[in-house]
Amino acid sequence: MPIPVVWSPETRRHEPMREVWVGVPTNGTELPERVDRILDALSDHERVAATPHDDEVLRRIHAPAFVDHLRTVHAEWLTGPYVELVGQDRVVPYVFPTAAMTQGMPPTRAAATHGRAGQFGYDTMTLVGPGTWEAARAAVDCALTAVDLVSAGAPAAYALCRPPGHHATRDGYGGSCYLNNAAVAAEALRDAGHDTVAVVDLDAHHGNGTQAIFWERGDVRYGSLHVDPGAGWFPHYFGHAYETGSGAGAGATRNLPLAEGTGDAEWLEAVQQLTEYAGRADALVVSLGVDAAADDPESPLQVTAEGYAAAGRLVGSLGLPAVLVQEGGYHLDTIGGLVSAYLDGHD
Ligand code: SP5
Ligand code: ZN
Repeated sequence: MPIPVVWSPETRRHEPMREVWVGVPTNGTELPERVDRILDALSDHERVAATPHDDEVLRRIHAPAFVDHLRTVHAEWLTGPYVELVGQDRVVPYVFPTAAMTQGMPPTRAAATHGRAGQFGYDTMTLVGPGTWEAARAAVDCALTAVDLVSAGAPAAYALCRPPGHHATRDGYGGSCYLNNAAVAAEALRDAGHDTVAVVDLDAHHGNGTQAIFWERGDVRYGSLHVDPGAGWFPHYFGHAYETGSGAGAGATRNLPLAEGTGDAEWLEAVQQLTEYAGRADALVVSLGVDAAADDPESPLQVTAEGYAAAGRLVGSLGLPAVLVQEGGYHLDTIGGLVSAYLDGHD
């Protein structure tokens, strides 16, 4: 039986339109069409519509104030003068209360929407528009429905989450991510009775949000292979090998940064290492980004579809209950085949 595919038409509703990068509006890369390209390639898999789940797990993973902000900020933005004044119909932050500004002082709540936007959004590339909340929330339902399928006995289930999630932290959004679908899935697997859960993050970028959420926890381990942030790549500040967790989570985080240009052989060696690290867990979440592929415009890694199939075989051979969560992957003509290759390998 091919791995079931959980999806929701609502995930098409987020239309990023633009990403402001180094001050310049560029075309968005995380497009609604990604959903259809992936669905098309998985036509021989059973399709399961995501079912609505309440916010209980979501509000344990994310700060309730952040969740409320994301739900309401776009409507609030439209009541401001931004469209008339500068033609901006998406929420874009411009002041960020980082330590450089606060210097240890507690910042007060910013009254203006354009001020408060920087409290929760940590970059300028990740715009909030009409439908962003609905899509991000539907992606969480996809992840939770996939957990339900695995809890009901499916060996694995794939959640076609969009927008992706692994850069979203407890308190904020960035890196094209709004709500952390993989972290919600890991938490729900813990609730379902799995004592330890390992998140294996195959996306080309380090999942700083997932790492941060579980940084001080020993019950959810986080392992990632990604293009080396030390070579200048997003998320820039995190993803180094020396980041291994803290407190109860000391030693539970594992990062394998890879050089630009890394291809199948070395990438799969790193997947093998993560597999050994994850094998001690009781259940798995795979953050399945396919942007490590050679054709992808957002990363310099050079993995092939055969590489993704081999990664699926390595991770699948652990035989652990697994929830596979879509992360990045931006080359429309190849992403479907890459996801399909991984799922066929894992099965
Ligand atoms: C989930 C995921 O893969 N997020 C990756 C976000 C990384 N984006 C970094 C963007 C760097 C500049 N890209 C310029 C593209 C212009 N549209
Ligand atoms: Zn990525």
